[in-house]
Amino acid sequence: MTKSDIRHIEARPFDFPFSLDSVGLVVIDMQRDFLEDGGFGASLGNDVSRLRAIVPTVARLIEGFRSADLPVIHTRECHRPDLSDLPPAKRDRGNPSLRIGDEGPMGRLLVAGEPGTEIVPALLPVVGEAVVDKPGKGAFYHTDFGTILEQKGLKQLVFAGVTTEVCVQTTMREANDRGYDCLLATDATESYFQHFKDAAIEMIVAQGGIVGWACETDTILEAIHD
Ligand code: TIU
Repeated sequence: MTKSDIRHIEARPFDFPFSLDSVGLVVIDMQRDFLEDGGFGASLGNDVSRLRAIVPTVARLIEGFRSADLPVIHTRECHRPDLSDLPPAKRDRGNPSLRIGDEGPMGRLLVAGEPGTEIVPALLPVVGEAVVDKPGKGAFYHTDFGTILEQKGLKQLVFAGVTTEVCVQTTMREANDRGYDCLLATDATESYFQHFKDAAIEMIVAQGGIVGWACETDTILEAIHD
């Protein structure tokens, strides 16, 4: 088999076609602010331990892509220090103990350059991997994510990260609208709410894969190393 041959990953709702010269991994927002106590996720009243539990699986998926010499792209949700890219519609939402831009135990919440916005140590990007800082839930909004995908020649995207129904699903929908085939690694994504994760996966694969495909990490790793 050559790199450009069409291969398949067993997935829902049916096999995911890809080739090794056009598939990449997108890891969404595996940041301290969402996974650790004292961060933005915890400030919203969430149990962040649910998200920490997937770190070893995400690490395995990343390592699998690296060892197959396939692109890995990371995103981070964060804002400029002057908060000029943070609309009131985002900052004023809900009733958090701390808001985006406020000083917390890991620095200012979701502000670029602060310790809390860093990707957790076990999943840190390596040299050559793109890191996209995004002010919205979707990775395409006000970023160069689309340009990066084009320059790398990617057509099929495997998704991991947090949270399933917020930034992961939003980015998958944006990507699908732009012509990318999207596969979610179901055990390498997590939500603060089990029923939202379950529902998001069902929404993605329903109606013949209206947004994309879904399967577990091991199935993806076997296919890219086949
Ligand atoms: N990255 C991401 O999903 N941002 C969120 O704010 N998610 C929540 O579930 N709150």
